Amino acid sequence: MALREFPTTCPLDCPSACALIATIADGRLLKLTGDPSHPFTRGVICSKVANYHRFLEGERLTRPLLRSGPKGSGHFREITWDEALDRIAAGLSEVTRRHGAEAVFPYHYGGTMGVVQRNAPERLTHRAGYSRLEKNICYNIAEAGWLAGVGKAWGPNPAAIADSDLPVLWGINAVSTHLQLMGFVTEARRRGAPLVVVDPYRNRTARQADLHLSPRPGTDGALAVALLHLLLVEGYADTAYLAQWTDYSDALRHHLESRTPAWAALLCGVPEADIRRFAHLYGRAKRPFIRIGLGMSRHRNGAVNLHAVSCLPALTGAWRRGGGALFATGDAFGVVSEPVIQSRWRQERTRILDMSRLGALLTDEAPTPGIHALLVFNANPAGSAPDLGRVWKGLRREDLFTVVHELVMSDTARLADLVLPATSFLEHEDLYKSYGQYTLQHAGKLLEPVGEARSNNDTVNALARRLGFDEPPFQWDAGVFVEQVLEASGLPRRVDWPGRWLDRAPTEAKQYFREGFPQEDGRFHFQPGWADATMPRFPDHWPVNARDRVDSGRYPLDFMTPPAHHILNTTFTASAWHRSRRGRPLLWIHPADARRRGIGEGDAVVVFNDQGSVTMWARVTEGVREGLCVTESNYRGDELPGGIGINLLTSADRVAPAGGAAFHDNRVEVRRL
Ligand SMILES: Nc1nc2c(c(=O)[nH]1)N[C@H]1C(S)=C(S)[C@@H](COP(=O)(O)OP(=O)(O)OC[C@H]3O[C@@H](n4cnc5c(=O)[nH]c(N)nc54)[C@H](O)[C@@H]3O)O[C@H]1N2
Ligand SMILES: Nc1nc2c(c(=O)[nH]1)N[C@H]1C(S)=C(S)[C@@H](COP(=O)(O)OP(=O)(O)OC[C@H]3O[C@@H](n4cnc5c(=O)[nH]c(N)nc54)[C@H](O)[C@@H]3O)O[C@H]1N2
Ligand code: SF4
Ligand SMILES: [Mo]
Repeated sequence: MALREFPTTCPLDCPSACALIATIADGRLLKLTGDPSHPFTRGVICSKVANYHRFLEGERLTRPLLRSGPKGSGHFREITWDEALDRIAAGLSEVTRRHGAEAVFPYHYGGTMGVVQRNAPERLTHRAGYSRLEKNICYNIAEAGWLAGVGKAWGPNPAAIADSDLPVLWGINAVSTHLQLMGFVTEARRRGAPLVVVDPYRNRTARQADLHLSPRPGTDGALAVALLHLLLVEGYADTAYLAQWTDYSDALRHHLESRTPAWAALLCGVPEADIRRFAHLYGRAKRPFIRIGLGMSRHRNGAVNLHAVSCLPALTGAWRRGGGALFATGDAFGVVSEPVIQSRWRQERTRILDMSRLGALLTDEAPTPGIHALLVFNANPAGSAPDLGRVWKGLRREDLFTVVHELVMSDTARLADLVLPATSFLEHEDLYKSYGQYTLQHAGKLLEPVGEARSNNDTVNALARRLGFDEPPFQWDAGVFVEQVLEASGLPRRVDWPGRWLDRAPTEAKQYFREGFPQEDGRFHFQPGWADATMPRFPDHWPVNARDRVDSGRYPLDFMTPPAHHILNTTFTASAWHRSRRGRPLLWIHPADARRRGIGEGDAVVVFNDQGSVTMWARVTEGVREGLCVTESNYRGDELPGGIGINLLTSADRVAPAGGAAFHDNRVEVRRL
């Protein structure tokens, strides 16, 4: 048996986008390891992906499947690709004829993050005039918060956190969601820098902290403005920096005067002494580096909170001393996906549907025309979307024609009329950006497709041709698109790359905004100028969360659903090994809350709110504060006694200023089963 090693890239929706080495023998993946020569991966990968071969060798889909029982029954029969494409083309044409092209809704997200495969469905959307997708399930609340102040999604190279004298991880569970960053954080700590973690619960990252602040979920705005207040009154503000590079004003100073640590302590539940301690650490540090995660954004006031946190380095001028903050790196890549997407075919009048509100759109808030066909690629909304009760109700509609392209029998695939088998990242070529580091990577096809699996790109093209669209992009394979994207982006052709990645890091001056911020006036904006006039004028606490709207007598507990260590979104819920690592669904609950409800460790409990109820098992722990419950999600429906995932309990309320899902902003009650 000849073992061979090949370079590749992790395709998962993870900020690390690790450079991998695949060991392959006889056309089979034996293992994946981290590439030691990559500057961010440095040979380290997570256990999820180190065990990816167990996922690949699990229950992969290999043939197109046609439903042969009631929706959701799991009964399918195998058909040929030819028959599948004929049936899909006929179904879509019929819906288009009867209801118009907008009645077809292509829904896709981040199953694979490659530029070519991920975005392929969009060119079919645009060519056919199907409803467009508002891609807001993950990133855009946080993005709105960051752009309001800084202007573009980039910042210091994440590796620079190793040189920080105060690394701060704020709303990011890096041990589970961005492991490689922790290597750099550990270097800083070895040099004596204390690690500060700001997270409502004691996750794996908080357990490593020297100072862990655990605000109530959705109160980072209060905490951040109290820090701004203290930094100002104690003389840590950099007045020259403020005058030159920010919109700092007397009105802001006046606003901050009333935002005292005592005021914040009441709102966020962090003791005043800890707020002061953090302010002093921050004010004295030369190069404090805040890595801002997505967690704090998944609240109705998430954009406001994230913006408030981003104000800290602007007030002290930490940027110019080699500190600052990093939220994401994506805007630095300059990758132009136009060849893949073909937005030139887009009709501006075509409606855009909010992916986070899929359940409502399929049921009681149906647009006109209603959605009569759903084409799902690269996503599993029956597990990952909020308000799952309505999503499932919608997917069970007899008059909805659902096609799902998948690697595995996901919850969404099980509810489909037709299921198509997809290739894994090892079976197709692609180009990978990252949202947490700065290398652009290319990965070739290393394995033959399993069974009759086809890539997103090839599936979109085959379907488009069957529908009668014969433009050249519907003939191109992934290799052609890679070269087209590189050319459109003004980047060297693949053969001219120095290695298998390109360093896309901005210059140091740009990383630290030394020549100004990427805003029209070149300044950091303390005053966010939100498009939504109900939002606060300055960084502040904005009380619009579930806690502020729901009857606290009925639903007294906050409920968050952050990522699990061994599962990525819902991806590895299809792998027995990954499922067994995580074990059964646990509800973290504080001892005082448990005692009041007669709940003991390991008891079965029912977690409920107006949207539904979910059965889990109690983990009684001081790892959550009183009044807060947490489950590290996501689960496949059949992992829970009710047969439907955690998102039954999460709300799909549209988040200001521009939509998105508040996955960590819920109220519930819990009782012993
Ligand atoms: N193992 C694993 N890794 C993953 C994923 C996964 O599911 N599992 N998902 C991937 C994806 S798609 C993404 S987008 C990233 C997300 O990764 P992160 O950026 O880490 O974001 P989240 O995981 O949503 O939340 C991070 C932390 O924020 C905390 N948090 C929640 N609400 C608040 C709040 O109000 N304030 C503060 N300060 N903290 C809060 C949560 O408790 C959680 O510990 O991870 C990626 N990596
Ligand atoms: N409760 C709760 N819910 C959440 C979150 C949370 O923190 N809490 N986080 C949210 C976030 S941040 C995100 S990004 C979303 C993610 O939501 P989704 O994008 O729906 O992510 P996954 O659930 O991982 O589903 C991706 C699916 O794509 C499939 N897939 C992988 N590769 C390919 C491919 O090449 N082609 C095709 N056709 N399919 C492929 C995988 O098998 C998987 O089933 O979930 C959100 N849901
Ligand atoms: S840390 Fe993230 S990018 Fe790296 S191997 Fe794991 S999931 Fe993939
Ligand atoms: Mo995400």
